Parts: sequence; C-alpha cells; structure tokens
Amino acid sequence: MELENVLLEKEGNIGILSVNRPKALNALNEATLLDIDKAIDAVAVDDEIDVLIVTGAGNKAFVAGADITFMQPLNALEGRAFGMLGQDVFRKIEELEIPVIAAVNGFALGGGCELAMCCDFRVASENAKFGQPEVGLGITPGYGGTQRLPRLIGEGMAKELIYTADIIGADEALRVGLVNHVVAADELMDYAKKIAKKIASKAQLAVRFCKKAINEGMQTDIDRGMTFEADLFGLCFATEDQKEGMTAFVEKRKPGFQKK
Ligand code: DAK
Repeated sequence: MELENVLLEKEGNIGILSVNRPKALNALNEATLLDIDKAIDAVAVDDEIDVLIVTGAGNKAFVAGADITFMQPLNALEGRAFGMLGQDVFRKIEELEIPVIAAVNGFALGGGCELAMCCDFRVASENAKFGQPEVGLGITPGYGGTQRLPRLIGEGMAKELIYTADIIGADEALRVGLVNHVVAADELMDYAKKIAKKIASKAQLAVRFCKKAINEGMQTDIDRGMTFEADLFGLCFATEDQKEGMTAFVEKRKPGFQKK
C-alpha cells in the first residue's frame, strides 16, 4: 500500500505500521492521521495479519506529537475537527480486532504518547521518552491523553504528568506501568516481533475475544463485564479451535489452530 507518511509492511502474520515523517520526528499532521486511518482500514480486512506493531520511522522518535506547525494557525472549530480526527483514528486502533503492540523507539510526546496508549500494550527502547507537554503549549491533551493515561497509570500519577508537562524516560515509564518492557534500541523490533509471534501462535479467535472482553470490561461495571466474558467464553465452544486445543491437550500433542 502506497502512503506518503506511513509504511505498512508484513512479515508473515505480523503487520508493521511505521509513522514515516522522520524529518519532523514523525509529528502527526492531518495527512499523516489520514494515512494511518487508511492503513488501519487495510489491516482490519487483511486476514493474514494476526498482530500489528506500531512504531516510528528513524531512530529518534516514535511520534513527537501532533504537528505544532499544522495546529498553530487553527481556529477553535478547526482545532476541534483536528482533535476529533485524531481521536477517531486512535479509537479505531484501540478497537481493531487484533492485538496492537506499540514499539516506542524514541520520543512519544503529546499525540505520540496518546498513540502509544491506544495500542494494547507498549514495549520501549532505552532512549524512549514519554510525556504530555500540551499545557506548555496552551492546550489540553486532545487525543485521549486525559482519559487513557489515568486508566493506565492511575489518577495521581497521570495528573502530575499532565499538569507539569514533565517528560519521563523509559525506566520511569516502566516503573509507573506505562510500558511493559524496556530493551536496547537495536533489539526493540525483534523483541516486539517475538511477542507478536507468540500471540500469533495461539488460537486467534480466542485472542480476539480476550481483547474484546478486556476492552468492554474496562468501560463497564464488573457484573456486565462478567456477563460479556461468559458470553464470549460460551462462543469459544462453537469454534474448531476449542475442539482442537482441548483434543491436543488430551492427546499430548501441540494444537494446530485454524487460520483466519
Ligand atoms: N510538530 C511539528 N514539528 C516537530 C514536532 C512537532 N510536534 N516535534 C519536532 N518537530 C520538528 C522540529 O520542528 C524540527 O524541524 P526542523 O526545524 O528541522 O524543520 C525537527 O522536527 C527536529 O526537531 P528538533 O530540532 O526540535 O529536535 P531536538 O532533538 O532538538 O528536540 C524534541 C526533540 C522532541 C524535544 C522537540 O522537537 C520538541 O520539543 N518537539 C515538540 C514536542 C511536543 O511538544 N509535542 C507535543 C505536541 S502537542 C487536540 C489535538 C491534538 C493534540 C492536542 C489537542 N485537539 C485539538 C483536541 C495534541 C497535541 C500535541 O501532541
């Protein structure tokens, strides 16, 4: 797929989406958001892709934020529209049926931190830096930062980061639970791919049901969440993968799950 600001590649069952504006540290202008949107649409209908990795081109930045030069002249209505475009694209990533891993390879600031947060989980290189610098620019986080950061790292820590616009390194991000792993920069993609391959080796319908159940459950009360979980659990028994997975266990062999 030919897109100006995004690369979409496939390695077996793993999709790799790279935001590709390294000269602007992969900052998100409208064209880049629209390219990400198109790439996600393509991934959503590609049956070969079981897991998507999102990263930034170059070795300096994941995404250094929404494009400040693009936003500078916007009026209130245009700012709102730009904010809603980003929110919609990030929500689409969050709701993609397959798991999405952010491989954070440098600056993940503002919209970049928010892009990483709409992925299912994050792995980071040692040089990664995270933060929501918006209040230093006279704006609020607009791509879900005020909503996802407190859900991920807790209200107090999120409020401190957002109010101070502090930028934290990878080790602090690991400590507060913003990222799951920190690895050397030259090992980051291999590390993310290793996790992706492990996920891709499991029963894919079950993995997707798990994502759906967790995402739904995080937005609702425990009783509704439990009912949703039970429904999806029941649905698993209508799949070949459940029969194969349990038969393989009984027969003491490795399961051969269905390809989607
Ligand atoms: N936008 C545009 N260009 C950017 C950029 C950005 N966010 N970040 C970096 N660049 C550009 C620089 O302008 C520079 O371009 P040239 O001068 O070479 O043409 C090039 O990338 C290299 O950057 P530097 O020369 O600055 O590189 P350094 O290593 O010295 O510094 C840095 C790296 C990441 C510390 C620095 O570039 C920086 O502070 N960048 C800005 C980081 C930032 O504040 N990010 C948050 C942006 S605000 C909303 C919708 C969305 C948002 C909010 C509201 N609604 C409307 C609801 C989201 C807001 C944000 O994300």
